[in-house]
Amino acid sequence: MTYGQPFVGTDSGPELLRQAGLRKMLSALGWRVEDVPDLEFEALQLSEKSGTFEGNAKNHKLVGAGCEMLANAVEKTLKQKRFPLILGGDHSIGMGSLAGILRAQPETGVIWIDAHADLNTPALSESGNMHGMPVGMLMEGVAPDHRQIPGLEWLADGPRLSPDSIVYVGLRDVDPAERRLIQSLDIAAYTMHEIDRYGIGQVMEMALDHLCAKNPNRPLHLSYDIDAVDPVLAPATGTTVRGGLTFREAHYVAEAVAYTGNLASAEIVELNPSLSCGEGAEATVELGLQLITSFMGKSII
Ligand code: NNH
Ligand code: MN
Ligand code: MN
Repeated sequence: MTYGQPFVGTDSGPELLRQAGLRKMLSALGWRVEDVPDLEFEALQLSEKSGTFEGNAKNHKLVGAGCEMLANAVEKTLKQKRFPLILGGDHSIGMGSLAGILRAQPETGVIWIDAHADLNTPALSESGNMHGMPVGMLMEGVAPDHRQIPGLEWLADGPRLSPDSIVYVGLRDVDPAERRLIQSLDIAAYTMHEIDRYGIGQVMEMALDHLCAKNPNRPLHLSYDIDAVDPVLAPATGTTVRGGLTFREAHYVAEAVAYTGNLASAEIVELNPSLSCGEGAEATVELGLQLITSFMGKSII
């Protein structure tokens, strides 16, 4: 998926992760792997009519149709008691992942690792880029009337994510409308400021406690936007923001989530190797692979 943001190349993330040895790495950790080929979003060939809905959502038909395919695949995988590891692609796919997860396991808690809150809707977004909307499109009290948005009608009657069922880690570039929502809905947001103040260890303890205090066995979904990591380490992504997670903080997040034993699904998104020359692209893919390794259960000793 690359239609949720303006740059080409984000759709090559999955293939590069495969080439970098994802399958072998997962097998070495003890996973039995079925590599489902890329979902063919291009083949959808949909005419992009501008809808009559309020606001702006670029490529809403393509993004909507692609997310519908993904939602079905994720729901099916979870219902088979298997672990969907979802490779992006831009973060608009989070809409499909969340929709499928909520249908299969509505009690899921979501850990959103990102420089951005992705809490926009077509009516709120300043850019119209749908990679800035996956959380907003699914959240109770924020989501729009999807019947009005061509491509997204399938989302109209699905379950919604409650504001207390998500935690953010790594935020540092939040739009004014998103900030108002985070405050008014009292969403748990651990920004870079809290990471500086408390350290990543305490932040993850607070974040996981927020989600799991009442239900220690609650299934968790990890949505890892590589732009959460500092652009010095992860330059090959569409919207870099300085002052991000260090190498160890980025890994600690993944390790802490794995350590709960509750992780039920995960996605990694926004790797775009075409946005950085040679070395930076390779380093970003390599980092992505290492982070997957950590949240899929690799422990240091
Ligand atoms: N908040 C901005 C928008 O909605 C930027 C979103 N960009 C992201 N999100 N990369 O993770 O357009
Ligand atoms: Mn994102
Ligand atoms: Mn982001």
